[in-house]
Amino acid sequence: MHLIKDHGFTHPHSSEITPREQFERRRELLRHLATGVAGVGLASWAARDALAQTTAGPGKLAKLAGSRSAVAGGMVMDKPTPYQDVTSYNNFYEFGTDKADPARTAGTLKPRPWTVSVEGEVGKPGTFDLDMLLKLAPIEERIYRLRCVEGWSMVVPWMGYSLSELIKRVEPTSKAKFVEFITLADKSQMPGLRSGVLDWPYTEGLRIDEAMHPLTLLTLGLYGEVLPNQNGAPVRLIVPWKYGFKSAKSIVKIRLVEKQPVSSWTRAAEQEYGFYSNVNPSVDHPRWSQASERRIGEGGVFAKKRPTLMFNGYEAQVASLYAGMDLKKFY
Ligand SMILES: Nc1nc2c(c(=O)[nH]1)N[C@H]1C(S)=C(S)[C@@H](COP(=O)(O)O)O[C@H]1N2
Ligand SMILES: [Mo]
Repeated sequence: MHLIKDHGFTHPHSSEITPREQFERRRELLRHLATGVAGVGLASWAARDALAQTTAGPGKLAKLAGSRSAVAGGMVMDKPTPYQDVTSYNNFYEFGTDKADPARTAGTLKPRPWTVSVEGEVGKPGTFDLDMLLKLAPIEERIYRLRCVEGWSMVVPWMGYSLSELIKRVEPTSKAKFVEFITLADKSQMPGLRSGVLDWPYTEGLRIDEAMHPLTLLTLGLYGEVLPNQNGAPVRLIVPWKYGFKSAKSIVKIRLVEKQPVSSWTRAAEQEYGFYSNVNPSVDHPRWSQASERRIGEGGVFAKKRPTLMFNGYEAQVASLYAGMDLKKFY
């Protein structure tokens, strides 16, 4: 976004821009680049991306159009991880614990019809089917880093909108202090449920202010298409400043609650997976360092590691949520 603003264009909110206008803007930027107005120093992929509509899809699943996000921090400039890697190296224990399992076995998941019920401490509980969710707010493309607690990361162009759009609709009461997310648990669709690695259903939770933060994304797609099953079809969460396991997949229920919920991972190993689980290079996992990470798609295990960033690089946007908190204690 700042790429465009820096060169003298005013950039309206993405929901106000039609695809046609976006196209015109990028043509104009292209002209400026061609005449040297933009100067040097643009990363080549960023210049390329600024000219594209949104990140191109591979043409495998139904298209899901969206406009480039104007949310602060919504578009990291790192090169996106190839679609092939994003969709073949997954953690989705309902489909097996090996990284290659979900791509192989998640074909049995039926992402349609699907409903998400939103309930608990709300004035207007409701059940939203997929078509309602797709129309609830304008779909945006958000390019986020995803940092797994295991020490690898990806950069993914997700499609969706801020979770706050959905939560606002159900009118949380003053007792709604936390939000719990619950994944589908259906043995007939999810072969991994036979294993006892985690208590099913997979559950996760956020504090209400974390859930309402604009970066918290109700995610319906990636790379300009609907979500592949292995990535949590048809609807999942992405909380980019937290370790990946906080981003629950294939959500069927969202519950607003008064007490801090206990997640599946916390129940499995409390000393290792705390409620907050903010990406933090200076707080080690009990069994390994979190100071650096391996970017998937960058030359495998022999590639140079990257330093892990505080709050996964979203410090400017989210640090204020944790003002005065001891992040070693609230890991
Ligand atoms: N329901 C459910 N959600 C889940 C998981 C899971 O096993 N089950 N794994 C988590 C972990 S550990 C990570 S790193 C991310 C991986 O998302 P991706 O496969 O789309 O990259 O999903 C998270 N969400
Ligand atoms: Mo993870």
